[in-house]
Amino acid sequence: MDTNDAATLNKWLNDPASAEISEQGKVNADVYNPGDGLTAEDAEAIAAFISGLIPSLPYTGELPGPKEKRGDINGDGKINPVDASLILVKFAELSASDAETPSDAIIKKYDINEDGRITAVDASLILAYCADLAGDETLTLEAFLAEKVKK
Ligand SMILES: [Ca+2]
Ligand SMILES: [Ca+2]
Ligand SMILES: [Ca+2]
Repeated sequence: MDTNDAATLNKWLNDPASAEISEQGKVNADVYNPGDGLTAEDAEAIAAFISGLIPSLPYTGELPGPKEKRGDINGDGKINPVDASLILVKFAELSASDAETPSDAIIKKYDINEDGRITAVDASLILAYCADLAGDETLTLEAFLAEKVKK
């Protein structure tokens, strides 16, 4: 299991047509509550295992929550306009002529539309997500992005 497996599984979960997973692969990837099929928890379990948050796979029980949640810039567990403004701050920082290239971890956290750059577009996506969230509290950022950001 490596990050490629987790990425492939995530891709497949978002859109089964976008990634190939063999029958054996599906069995191998069913690492969280084996036998219940492939869910987002399986991808989370793989990610948690890779980052050392859980000791072994397969895994049952409570998954440790990801500390770094995409879009939740200040890490308070909520995605709201505060996070959007923090993205704008980071965008401004990076726009400075002497700005350092951001690390992958930074990009992963701030780059909401996953185009590899941190821009005002990412901040506006967070704001749009917050607006939709007000109407549907169960909406996840992932589901929102799947609809808004065509890849
Ligand atoms: Ca499973
Ligand atoms: Ca937040
Ligand atoms: Ca972006």
